[in-house]
Amino acid sequence: MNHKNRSDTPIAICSTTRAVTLSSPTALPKACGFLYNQDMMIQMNCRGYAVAQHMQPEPAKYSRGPNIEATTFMQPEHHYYTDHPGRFFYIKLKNNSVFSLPYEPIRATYDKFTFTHQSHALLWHIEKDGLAFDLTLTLGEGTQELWNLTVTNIGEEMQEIDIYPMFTVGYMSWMNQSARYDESLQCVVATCISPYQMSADYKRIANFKDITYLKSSEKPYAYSCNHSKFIGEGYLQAPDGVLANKLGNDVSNYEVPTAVMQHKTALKPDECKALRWAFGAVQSVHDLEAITLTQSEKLASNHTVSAAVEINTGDSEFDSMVNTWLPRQLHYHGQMNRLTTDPQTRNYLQDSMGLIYLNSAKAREHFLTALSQQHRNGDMPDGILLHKDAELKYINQVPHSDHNVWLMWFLKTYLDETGDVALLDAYAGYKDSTENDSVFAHMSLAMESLYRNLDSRGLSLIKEGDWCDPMNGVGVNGVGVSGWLSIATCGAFFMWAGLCESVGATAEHEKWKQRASALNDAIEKHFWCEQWYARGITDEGRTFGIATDKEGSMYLNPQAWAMLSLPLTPSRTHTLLKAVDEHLMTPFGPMMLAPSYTGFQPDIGRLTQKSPGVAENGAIYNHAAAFYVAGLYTVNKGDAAFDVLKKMIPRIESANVTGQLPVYIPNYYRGAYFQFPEQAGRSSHLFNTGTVAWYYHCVINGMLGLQGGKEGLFLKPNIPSCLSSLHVSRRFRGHQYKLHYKQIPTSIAPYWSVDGERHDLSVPLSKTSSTIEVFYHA
Ligand code: CEZ
Repeated sequence: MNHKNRSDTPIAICSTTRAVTLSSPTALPKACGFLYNQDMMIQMNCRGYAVAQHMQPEPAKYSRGPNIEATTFMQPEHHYYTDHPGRFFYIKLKNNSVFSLPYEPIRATYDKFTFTHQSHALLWHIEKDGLAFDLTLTLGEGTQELWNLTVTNIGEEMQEIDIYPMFTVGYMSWMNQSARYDESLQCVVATCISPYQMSADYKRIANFKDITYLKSSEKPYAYSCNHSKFIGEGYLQAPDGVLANKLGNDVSNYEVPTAVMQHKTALKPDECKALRWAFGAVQSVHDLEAITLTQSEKLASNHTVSAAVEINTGDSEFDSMVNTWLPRQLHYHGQMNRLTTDPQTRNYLQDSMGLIYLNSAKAREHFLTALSQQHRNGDMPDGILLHKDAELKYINQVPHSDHNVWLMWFLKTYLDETGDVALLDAYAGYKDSTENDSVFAHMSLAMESLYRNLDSRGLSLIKEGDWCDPMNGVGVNGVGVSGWLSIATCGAFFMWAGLCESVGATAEHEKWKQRASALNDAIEKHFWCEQWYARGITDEGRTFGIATDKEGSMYLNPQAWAMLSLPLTPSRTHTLLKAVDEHLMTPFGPMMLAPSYTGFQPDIGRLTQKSPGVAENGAIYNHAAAFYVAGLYTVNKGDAAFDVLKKMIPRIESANVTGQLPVYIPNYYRGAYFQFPEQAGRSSHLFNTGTVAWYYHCVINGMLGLQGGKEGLFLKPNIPSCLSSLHVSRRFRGHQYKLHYKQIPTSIAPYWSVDGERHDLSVPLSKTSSTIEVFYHA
């Protein structure tokens, strides 16, 4: 392995596989990675704690906390505690000393510790007391974790050890929970009845995977299925079960279950021993017989995501994120729908927008699924139902006003990337009508819905939130308007007008261009406030997000989207960017608003009740930062855009602040940079985020300028001046383009050339197998 290492940080990225390795269990205690398959996701931290969820069809847990947990969406800044669900391996030496792998709960000192994240596996290598442990987690089929542990005697003496895998089952159900060991299956079988009260609900839970199991490749010497008996008085740090010579072979009978086994082994120097376990959930005991404990090739390839672009800029951290980890995170979003059966409409559409680059056919299906749930009047629902039994829940019962905007962004990105204009003639039904209409007709209605949402001033009503869903106080009485949504709506109208023109719908083109211009005028009149655009006007008529506000005086989204959507003059753009730099920029990226609110402002809403610097209350909210980057590329600010793109990546050199491994982009870093500098920059460790679609889009379309058009692939590069050359490989409409970008002085006009033939940048790229040379201005 060829490792790039920084002396002051315990993280290394392998230059060939891009695996990321952390070599301390204490430096970044929340450092984690995640694995997923069709059915489940597990977020594993470096110390052994786990958050695993499977879909049946709603998200559910098979390894739970010690008490009943509320069901919520995945939370940022997840908190770990002693009893937190985990996967631990106690090791007892002949002299009765005990430690636990990978680190919790005993927290011993190791001679060596590494935690490595590969695309399809998490691996630990730990050395202590003359023993080396190689621990690997991969996922099997369905709800199944596969754990391998190889112990090697690297010392000079014979070693006799006891190995105790301890997998948390936790509090399964207040109705019925118990566990026993099945001799013939070599398996701990913990059963429960998922709690329900209405008779009608029995049908809902009847097919749940209510069995949590731990199956071993080798017959254990003893076992325990009873959590209290296992931990005894020594608790998790010195469990009575491990201190005894032999586990108690305890069952659990309406007692909190656990899954612990005891394996004995004796190893001569250099000798090793491999053990394997499967841990997961099944519906019936019969399903356990088929579990083979081997990782199939097919599953490993589940994670082989075929990226749309491969870059070599010389910045290995940026390259590794763009080439490996980002496509994986995009694929996860496309596949797991953020572990809900009713993803928020805007999330579903933006996640699908990212999927266009990896699997455009799947993305197309998603788009049609969303459109088929549109109301006949053009309104989109607040969530897209993905399962026949799914319902709109939680946030999707709150009326938001922005969903139609995302249809337009999906469609534009899809058509640019695929050239599949036939999509406009594809048919989809409606939620509340038996009619079927073309995508073009659905889109016209979507635009009409956005138009209908304008008030007498010509501004977009916000209802109980727009993109920012905790902004629920602004328009609760139906009067408040959103500056951001007005701007985004204006952009959608311009985009739609452009699309109408391109398909020859001249009258529509004129109509929407005029509507867009009128909206632009209204925006200028009501939201432009000297140096930046205001965020909105409340029900009571208070314009907010302006310089005279003590808190929340400037918001990022209206500025970002003004660049994306409005016909700005260069001087206007200059004023905006200066203001963002002065008020919002930090070393971790731009804050979503500043200063963060420190007290409740009812006319803005729940957002102001979040902790200052957390999430929408002024974090470096990466989704908003990505909009800003997209805006910067729209106005050709390649240097500023690249600067933010780099800041958004969890960097090795700032890992001690972010606390995160560079294996995904988190939804935020703590903001309130000037108010709470101590916490600023800390990662949310949440990898569900609309950021990734936009980030990928920005790199491909913005930075590299590899944009699809009717006639093929065009070049509008925005390469930052700090890069003098770079290599790129880009898949586009089934062809793999190889490009070599070189910066040239502004005295020479930019061009591309292949096999010695020069072309102007307005000419689409040739489908050639040779390398295309691109000569660009920074
Ligand atoms: O969730 C996201 C939403 O899923 O917040 C974004 C919004 O655009 C996405 O659709 C900005 O508001 O309810 C809350 O207060 C939460 O803060 C969620 O809104 C938020 C979390 O970041 C969840 O990941």
